[in-house]
Amino acid sequence: MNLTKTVLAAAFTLSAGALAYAQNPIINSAYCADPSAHVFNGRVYVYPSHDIPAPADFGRKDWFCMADYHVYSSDNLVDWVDHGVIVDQNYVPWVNRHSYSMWAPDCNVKDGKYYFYFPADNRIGLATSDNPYGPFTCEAEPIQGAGGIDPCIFIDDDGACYLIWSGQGMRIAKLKDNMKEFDGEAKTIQHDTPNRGLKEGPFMFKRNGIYYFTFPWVDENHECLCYCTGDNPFGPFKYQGKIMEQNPQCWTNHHSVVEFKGKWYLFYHHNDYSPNFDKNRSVCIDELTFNEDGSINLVTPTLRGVGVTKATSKIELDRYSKIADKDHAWIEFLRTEAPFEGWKTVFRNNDSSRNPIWVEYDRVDFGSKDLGSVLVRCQSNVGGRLEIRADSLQGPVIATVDIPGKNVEWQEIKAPISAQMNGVHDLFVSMRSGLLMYIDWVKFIE
Ligand code: FUB
Repeated sequence: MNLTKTVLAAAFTLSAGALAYAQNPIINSAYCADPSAHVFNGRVYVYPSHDIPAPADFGRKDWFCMADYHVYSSDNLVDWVDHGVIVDQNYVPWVNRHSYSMWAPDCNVKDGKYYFYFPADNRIGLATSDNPYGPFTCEAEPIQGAGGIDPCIFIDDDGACYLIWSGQGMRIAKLKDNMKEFDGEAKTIQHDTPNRGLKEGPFMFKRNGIYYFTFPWVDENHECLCYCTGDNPFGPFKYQGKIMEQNPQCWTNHHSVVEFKGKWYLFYHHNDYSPNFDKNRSVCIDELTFNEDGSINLVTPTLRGVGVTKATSKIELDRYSKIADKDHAWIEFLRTEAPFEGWKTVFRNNDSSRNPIWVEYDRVDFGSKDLGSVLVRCQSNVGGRLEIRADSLQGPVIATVDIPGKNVEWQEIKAPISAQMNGVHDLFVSMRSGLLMYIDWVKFIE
């Protein structure tokens, strides 16, 4: 009997099933970073690393601390399933149980078998499974010759498999059919990216015959995401530009690029749920677009993320697409001590002359059935009036909601629908009168 596999299977299906979040960040049940996304059997699977607060047996309280991996999946980029833990440092024979160094992983499929590569103790390990969500069986030894971090497993159109990682420079080795031994020598990937600061987290993909070699790179102070192109996996690659600018709040970034249902997406991380400690990060997705010549347009991180939100679900306005000027509308954590509970939108108007103060939330699906009313979870001392419109600030009024004053506790205020909407519309919620309001979410009911 393979003990490792048996223990993993029993232990790691327990937490499966928990739902993650519909907007950015997509996972609000744990801190996750370094998202590696792939499409397997029509679903997107994301293999991130898992940041945790440093436990007693880990000396560096201010450093990355990671002990295991979960995998998450979705068939619409909105509803995410947490399949639970797939690999844990305590069950990998060669990993030191106190190293907490399970950094950025990657996974891919070959001939129906899933190969999950992960770094630990500056070496790279392999676990295999018959399913993208496990159970995974860990190899007894790390991969020989691959010293470093951040493995990426790139499979070319002809079936050739390449392990790419960050070691002394960016390294690449073709793999034998067993996926764990090098077929020939490892090489350093040649590219002409300016040599300004750290480069790590390689991710390779191919589109229209062009090989894209992409990675986080410190151009200024923090990591931005950049890309190079070439005509084979070994290079040489030509530096082409940035995919995402650095985030002033989070030193690292780390990403993957995937095509799903005809669109391309960038998975990356920021530290939205932990603004004061950038080693507790969170996974986000935004759309990525190409120009005709294959160049990539810079991706601007959004709160809204991707996918369509059902009108009958909680529409978290704090994940807005656009917002009025920041002196009058902004977001705050609902409870700073519990960041995963999310944020609220604040509308503030000192003299009433600035109304309407508004927030825009794009892509809400009203379906084809008539809706009866809207619920707004809100809080306000003095009360006021909210207007919910479709398509623009001047568009059809879906509902007018009178928010009572002296409303210091959170309340769900109900109002009738005044214009029925069908299909997908952008939502505009504005304060038409009032001085100060907090809104948690808006939800339509039948
Ligand atoms: O998550 C730990 C490390 O931070 C990764 O391996 C790097 O790519 C950076 O994101």
